[in-house]
Amino acid sequence: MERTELKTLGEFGLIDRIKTKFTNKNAETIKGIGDDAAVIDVGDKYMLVTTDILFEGIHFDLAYTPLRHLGYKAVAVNISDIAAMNGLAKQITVTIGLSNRISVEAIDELYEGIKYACDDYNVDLIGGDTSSSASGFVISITATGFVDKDKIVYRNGAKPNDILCVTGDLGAAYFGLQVLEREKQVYLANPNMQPELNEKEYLVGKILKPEARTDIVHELKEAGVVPTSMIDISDGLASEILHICTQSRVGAMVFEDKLPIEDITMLTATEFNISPITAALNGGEDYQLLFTINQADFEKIKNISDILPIGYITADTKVELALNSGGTAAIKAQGWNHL
Ligand code: TPP
Repeated sequence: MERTELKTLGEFGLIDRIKTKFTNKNAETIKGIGDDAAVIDVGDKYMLVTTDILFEGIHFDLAYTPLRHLGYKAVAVNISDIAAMNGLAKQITVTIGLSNRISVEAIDELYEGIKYACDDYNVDLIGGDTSSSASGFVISITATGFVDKDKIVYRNGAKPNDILCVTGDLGAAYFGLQVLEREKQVYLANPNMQPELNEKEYLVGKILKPEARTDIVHELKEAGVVPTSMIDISDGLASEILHICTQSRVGAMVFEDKLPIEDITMLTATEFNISPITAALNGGEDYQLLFTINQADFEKIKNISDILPIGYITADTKVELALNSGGTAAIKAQGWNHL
């Protein structure tokens, strides 16, 4: 029998392949796979369902990830997917895979973080599953939420001349991870040395304790606007812009000088000799929202502090970065790909 390496498909190729094997038996109530959350028509609203799994070694390293933070993050990344559909989460289920390396106190700590997030985002824990795991610690959360039918936002609605916006700075989580990895190596070589994280607190906080931008969902509602497309930035800005453009059959022009990058991110980029622009485009795990909005609606939200225009949508399918040095460069998806 033929054997094809998963790498040849890539994560998104694999999702496309799976999609072709299933037909939607309830097309009148269910939208197919392809957005941050699944959409189910439940009468006067749409119900949203999303799930995210985090594996030790792939998504987190317990050498520097407090379980309290892991619990919080595992919830926040799901809430972020619901927010990306312009919805608010209501319930979560939590499934964990445990080894005997994990103590009861550690599990208490994990659930302390989960509870903290449940309180912050006003969601209830309604169930889950527990298993032993032979491949390290695993946590998978499923979240459900709701959105008014006239407020739902998919990835495929971007139109030429829409403004492309992000909701906060980029690249910080990537450098937070680099700093933690560097400190881990220092610690392994010399366990008596104290980690020097103080000035990097902002970056480390971004990778260990991401926030879901539910505040933006509220702000958009208050302003009475609905974006034309939206996605959350988990794999990297470049990859997410390409998802919006491919699914909306449009292109985009993004301005390098508009990419929001904090000073500490810039400084740390120099220290690591990595381009801050590359980190902003491809670093991933920023968990900001990326959305497009028509120009009239943009006028109504342009003074909201965390809504930052970074470019606009074009009618052709080129996705480009207008460089500070003049000229343009094609934006390619070099962000996180699990395969
Ligand atoms: N290695 C460790 C130990 N920790 C990390 N956070 C990373 C690598 C970086 N990393 C892991 S997953 C990921 C990144 C940048 C991308 C986002 O995760 P994903 O599961 O793709 O999120 P989803 O798109 O499913 O919401």
